[in-house]
Amino acid sequence: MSKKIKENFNKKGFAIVKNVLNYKSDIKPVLNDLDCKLNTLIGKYFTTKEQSRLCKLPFQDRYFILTKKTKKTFHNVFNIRPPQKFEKNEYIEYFNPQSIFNLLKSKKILAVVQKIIGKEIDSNPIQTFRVKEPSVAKSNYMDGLIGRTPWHQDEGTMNNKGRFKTDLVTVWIPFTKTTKKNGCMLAVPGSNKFGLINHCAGSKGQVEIKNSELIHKNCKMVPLEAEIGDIIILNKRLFHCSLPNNSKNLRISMDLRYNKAGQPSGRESLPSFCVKSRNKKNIKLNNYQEWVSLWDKSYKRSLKKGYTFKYNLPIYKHSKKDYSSKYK
Ligand SMILES: O=C(O)CCC(=O)C(=O)O
Repeated sequence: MSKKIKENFNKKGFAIVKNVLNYKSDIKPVLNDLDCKLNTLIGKYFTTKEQSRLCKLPFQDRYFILTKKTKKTFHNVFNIRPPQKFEKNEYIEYFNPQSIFNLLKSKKILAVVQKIIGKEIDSNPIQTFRVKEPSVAKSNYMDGLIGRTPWHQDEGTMNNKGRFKTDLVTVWIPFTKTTKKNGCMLAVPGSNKFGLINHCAGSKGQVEIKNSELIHKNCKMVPLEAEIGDIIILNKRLFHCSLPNNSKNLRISMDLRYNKAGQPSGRESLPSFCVKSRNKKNIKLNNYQEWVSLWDKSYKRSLKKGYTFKYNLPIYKHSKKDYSSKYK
């Protein structure tokens, strides 16, 4: 079984690993914390009387009522990390509960990751929590936090320190069953062999493969559908994006990343730390409070700048690395 995961990962650039996580002990605690976060927001915008009526409703109904009333989006508040960009000195609360810290250190997840990058593992700060809305507003259609994610290679989102030097693996975790209809990821099998190609600045400041419109014409693409409990691991060079959420429901997921211990994270301004090592002395971050304070310190350091990290796009001077039909 484990040989198959690695084989698939190397050949296709991804592997869907079934039944890694347990709903009750791994998934539900995060959904409970998400529910509490939503109630805090509801507390800000609704009267006490309205709140007591709302609290009887399921998560999704409360979410839709909140966004309808406020005409706002809350994708930064539900994200696991501070936003990339913000108004100078604007502190936006983010979503970093103990349940997520527990998942990040989960032995079940690390056992899969170690098959790919070995037994010495750092948590990499390139990580996101996504609550994707159905029928998202046009202006947010291509915003990967709430709408579609553009075509990219994860290595394209790293800075020059990490690029080419870091063995990065993505662990994508669904908190709702994810299908073509509600906007699962789409991947080009084998594209992990194409090398790192030119990216450009896409919608909402995101990183996008240059000429990505050609991918649909040239490539065989497969949907990465997953059930709750499964995880999807991605190679850092896999071409992938996500489909629109055409269902009536929210699509909730998190992408965590890990790299070989000691290698550059590719986002040096944000925290990375050892989560698995044969030498216990390497594990310096031991509890939830330390994790929260590490992230908060790095956010506070960036408040004056108005950004937490910069995207240095992988742009080669020549166009040989532009995506084109030669990558079929
Ligand atoms: O969840 C998504 O829509 C996209 C995730 C993704 O592109 C990633 O984790 O790199």
